[in-house]
Amino acid sequence: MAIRPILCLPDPRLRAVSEKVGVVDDAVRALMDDMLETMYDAPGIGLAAIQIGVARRVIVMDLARKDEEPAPRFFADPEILETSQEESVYEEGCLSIPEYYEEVSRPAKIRVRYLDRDNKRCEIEAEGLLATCLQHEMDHLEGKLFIDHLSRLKRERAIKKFTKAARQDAPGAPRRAPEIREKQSGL
Ligand code: GNR
Ligand code: NI
Repeated sequence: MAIRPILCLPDPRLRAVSEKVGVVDDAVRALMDDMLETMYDAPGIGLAAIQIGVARRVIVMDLARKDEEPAPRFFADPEILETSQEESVYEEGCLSIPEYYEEVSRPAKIRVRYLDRDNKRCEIEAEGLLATCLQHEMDHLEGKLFIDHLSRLKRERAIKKFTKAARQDAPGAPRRAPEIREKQSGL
């Protein structure tokens, strides 16, 4: 198992549509195990494969509280079969959008079909945090982020904050003093 780096906004790979795995084989299980270790290390309650740069339809999750036994869950190729009319609001965060939290409204109950870690076809009815988290993770498989559910103003504010931060971190960023670039180009 390995902890892998988590991609952050504005990384364009987060906008990729992930591909089905079809079968959960040993390679997919190895991916799931890396994802789980990465998620526990972060720490987070869910993770989609694209967040570590792998565009496959794989999700890991653990909603157990700190005082409970770990309860890892694995989902491959999940499909929503039914959603409730009723919605519920939850304050969401995302490991790919660090330290940004906003309320998102989503269907309160969903029925989902998926393959588990043993490649068994399963169906669950989810509500509460499980329903919220599954929908958040399934959005990642479509290249969608929770900020896409917010008003344009809020979304653009969030994106701007992270684009600015990425510019300042990047080597050779436009702000660098021009004389340094001149010296380097003269070598
Ligand atoms: O760790 C996470 N917490 C969280 C809280 C509310 C709603 C969704 C989530 S998922 C998030 C981890 C993550 O970014 N998964 O994609
Ligand atoms: Ni997320």
